[in-house]
Amino acid sequence: MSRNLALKILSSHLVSGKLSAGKEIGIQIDQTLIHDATGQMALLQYEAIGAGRVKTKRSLTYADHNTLQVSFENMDDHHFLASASRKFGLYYSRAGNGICHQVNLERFSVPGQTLLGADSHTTTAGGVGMMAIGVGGLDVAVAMAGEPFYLMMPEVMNIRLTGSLPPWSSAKDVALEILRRLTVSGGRGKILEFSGEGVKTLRATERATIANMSIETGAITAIFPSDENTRCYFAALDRLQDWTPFAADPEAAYDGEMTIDLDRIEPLVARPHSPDNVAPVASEAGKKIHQVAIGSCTNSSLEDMLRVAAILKGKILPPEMSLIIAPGSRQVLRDLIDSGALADMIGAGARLVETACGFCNGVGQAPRSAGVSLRTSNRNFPGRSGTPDANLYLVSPETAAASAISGKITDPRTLGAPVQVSLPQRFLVDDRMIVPPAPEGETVEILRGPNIHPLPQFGPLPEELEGELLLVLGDNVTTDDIVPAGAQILKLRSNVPAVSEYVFQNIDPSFPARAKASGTGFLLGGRNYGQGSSREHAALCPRYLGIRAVIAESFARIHKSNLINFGILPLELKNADERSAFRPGDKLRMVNLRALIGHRSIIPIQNQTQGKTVEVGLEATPRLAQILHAGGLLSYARAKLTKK
Ligand code: MIC
Ligand code: SF4
Repeated sequence: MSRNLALKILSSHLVSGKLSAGKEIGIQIDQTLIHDATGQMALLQYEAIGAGRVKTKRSLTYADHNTLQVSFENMDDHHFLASASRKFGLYYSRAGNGICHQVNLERFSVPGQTLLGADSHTTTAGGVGMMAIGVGGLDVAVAMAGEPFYLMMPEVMNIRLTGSLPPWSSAKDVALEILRRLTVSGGRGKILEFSGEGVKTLRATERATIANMSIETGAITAIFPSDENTRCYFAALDRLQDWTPFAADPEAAYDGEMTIDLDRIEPLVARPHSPDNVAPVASEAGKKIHQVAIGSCTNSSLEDMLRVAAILKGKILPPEMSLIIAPGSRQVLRDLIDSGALADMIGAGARLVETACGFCNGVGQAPRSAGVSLRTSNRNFPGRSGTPDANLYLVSPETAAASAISGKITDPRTLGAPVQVSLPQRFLVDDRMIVPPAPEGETVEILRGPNIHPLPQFGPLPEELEGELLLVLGDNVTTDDIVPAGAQILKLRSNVPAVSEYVFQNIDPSFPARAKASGTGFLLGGRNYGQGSSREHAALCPRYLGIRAVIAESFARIHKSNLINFGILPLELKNADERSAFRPGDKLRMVNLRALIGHRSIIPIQNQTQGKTVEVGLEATPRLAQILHAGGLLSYARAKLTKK
């Protein structure tokens, strides 16, 4: 049988189930990654599972999200992460070494292997032919313990690329074109697999940009073949030993297809406040902007940075413009210094910030009130920048640099002849900022400062749930809406009681107090509830506040798993009209839950206030039903591993 790339990796890693669409499969995980926003919980959970040293081929912890250190919490967390990594057998990439996805691509990606990361943009490694999937931290903890990762067998959508990008159009514009077509939910349940002659015209890091943003469509991941361009990238990284060619069979079949003619891609922009609100840059040209921020795991490779430097060379920024540049890794930064390109950026007035996530999720560089910020990152949700009323536009590095110089949204094609950049034969490789694990973990003491709080304990699923409908929400609620990003809140990720005080802060600041007063509570969402990041705090913190079920028209994949992992029931309405059966403050009741879950996928909700009963769906395989019965994945996994 002719197989596509996704099928090849899934079948070589399959440990349970059948590879037929819609069925649950378990796959073996080769590598994992966590970072300093998700890793604290993942390692506390890993410790609680009691599995000893990690069982994967390689597991990594990155210090990249929480590097601002305005008070003690970030460093407490870094000491905890470094010591726990040493003990349990994980490599630790120190603060200053770069953004997890960029460093992972450069130093650890392996075509044909599986990678599970506690970050939604883990998909980036699909650019070099890895099956790289973003999940919540608890799923990663369980995979580190050597357990399979379970998912519903996805559909594989072929995105056939033809032609080659015109001057001034870039890989980011391809990512935006995909979002324009698929929207933020059109990729749900799918793997996006790239093929066609156009693939050969894209470098590995350009492919990584496209794979990175695939998650914004709701897709499970994206994957490119590993070919001659991938080989060149690995050669420049001095990692040829990790490179293997990896291609789909010539007659490979797919579940769907989309063709993108690269020749027709023009510079695009995602306007506020969603990555799928895409328009040609030309149609927004002339709009005044206040800030430009270049970097993030989407666009911070050496090639991206060199193009920016070439555009900035010899220019100076207009007086009101703040230009932020965050190279993706220490390697990229050193190459920028070595090539002289950094001097061109600084010469133009750019503000160099740390090689970290930084501005991308509101950790520093918040724009001015009602400011317009042009960014090369991947999400422009409201409030994500740290300024509640800022307007974020997502663009390519070329558009960002052209606009920074003019102070207005600028189509880079108006700059004339395209810039030429040359990449070094060999990057400045230096792995000394990656700390290997201790050979024997037993004697390593885990350092726990006051920011490291014990894990909250949750009991099993009760027979009945009765409580108040605390919040009625619309479509596409993001995890940034549920547990906002930003330096003030991110630094509390290892302190669940404290971070829980911010749940739904930008929507209803009274929510945490109301939830605690209610004891047991419920939420109502619309379509695609929980889109965006993998942060399990968006389930863990509501659970801590007493939320036991979310009723919605549909859920984003990662968030739905996170809800189940923390014992919250994800209940699906049959149609949008049924929303009218609920009002904020209604008293809801569900009975016989232990008997219903796992045996029937229909759960009746009695709305005691309205005097109505609405039947909702609960899609749960027998394994997921057992997790819900146990009150969450931690209790389930602990019991399973103890038995072993
Ligand atoms: C993000 O881009 O939103 C983050 C911060 O990287 C998250 C991870 C997190 O919130 O812990 C993600 O994308 O998963
Ligand atoms: Fe970091 Fe932003 Fe990438 Fe998330 S999207 S990993 S915050 S750079």
